[in-house]
Amino acid sequence: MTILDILHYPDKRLRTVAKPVEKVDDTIKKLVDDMFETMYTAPGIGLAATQINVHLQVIVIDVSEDKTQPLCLINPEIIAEEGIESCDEGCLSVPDIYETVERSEKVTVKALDQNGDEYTLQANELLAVCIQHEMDHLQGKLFVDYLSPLKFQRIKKRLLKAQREASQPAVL
Ligand code: GNR
Ligand code: NI
Repeated sequence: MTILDILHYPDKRLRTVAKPVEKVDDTIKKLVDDMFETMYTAPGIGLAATQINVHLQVIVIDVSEDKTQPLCLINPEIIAEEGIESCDEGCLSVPDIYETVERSEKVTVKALDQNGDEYTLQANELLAVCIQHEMDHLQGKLFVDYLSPLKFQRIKKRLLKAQREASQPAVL
């Protein structure tokens, strides 16, 4: 397995709209395995293929405490949603930024698993938030897009500062 590099905001490639997977073949299965390894290593509770610069509709998720409930969603579609909920979100592509975002409270999603078999999943709480966060990535959308202009300005300053410091390390 391979740990893949995660793209960081403001990389334009994060804005790419992902295409559906035509066939869940060995290449896709290898991609899913690598995405799980990358997600668990990061560590994160979810990862969308967009974040590793593969523009296919593939998501991996594990919101369990002990990291024993891997979920793979290929070509996901939300078929029902209900309620509104606020949750503090972070993103591996926007390091060290945590902000409150409103999402649907419950979602029902239809997807293919790693074997290409279709399944339907009802999700609430953190899993529902994570599914919506990852599906946004596949549309080229990031959680910071939902923030008020004022909050976004503040974050942008912090991100640009972090970027400058990363490319110009302080002399020790
Ligand atoms: O690791 C992650 N944590 C998280 C916390 C709250 C809401 C969403 C997330 S997803 C994030 C991993 C990530 O960036 N996936 O795209
Ligand atoms: Ni993310």
